[in-house]
Amino acid sequence: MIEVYIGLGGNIGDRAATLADAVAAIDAVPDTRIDRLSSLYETPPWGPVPQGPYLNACAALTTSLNPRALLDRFLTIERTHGRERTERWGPRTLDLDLLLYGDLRLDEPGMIVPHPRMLERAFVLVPLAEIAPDLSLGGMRVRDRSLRLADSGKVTVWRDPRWPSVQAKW
Ligand code: A4P
Ligand code: MG
Repeated sequence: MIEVYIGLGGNIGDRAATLADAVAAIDAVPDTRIDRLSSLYETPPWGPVPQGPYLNACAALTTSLNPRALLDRFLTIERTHGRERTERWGPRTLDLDLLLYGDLRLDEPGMIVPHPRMLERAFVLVPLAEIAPDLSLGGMRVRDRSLRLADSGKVTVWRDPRWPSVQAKW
């Protein structure tokens, strides 16, 4: 079994319901289990496209699926939640990013691991720091990295009763 970290995000529709649904769908993937789940966070939109705020979260999984099979599952879950690929970095109901797959480094068409932009993004590192503060990324702990990002203060916990708590089932 490999330890995997993923990022979840969305900024269209009932964001919390979509992300909670995605968590259940991921936990139902064969040979895959969610071990830890961050809080939900509301985050200002990152990137060049003007759009509404996102909800984001991170999860730690263990899986025996290979990275390609796991990413394929994620793309299917995105599609079943109404995801349409229009413009890059544009608004979306659901985005599932494979952040880390054990120690694997991979750069293939359609698949780059670790996720190439994760270190610059407070919407990834703040939730990741909640579930894996001491994880080392490029020689620095996730928590220290997240605190160094200028916009980490704009990433705020978003409470929703539909979101499973870290201590509960997951
Ligand atoms: N792909 C390659 N590697 C990976 C990986 N490690 N994980 C491929 C997931 N997918 C990976 O993704 C394009 C293709 O990347 C996928 O088909 C997959 O085969 P996409 O989701 O269609 O394109 P995208 O998401 O628009 O581009 P990109 O570069 O993945 O964007 P990001 O990084 O996902 O950013 N602001 C806030 N606050 N919160 C957000 O969650 N998300 C984005 C999208 C922009 N701004 C945001 C947020
Ligand atoms: Mg993406």
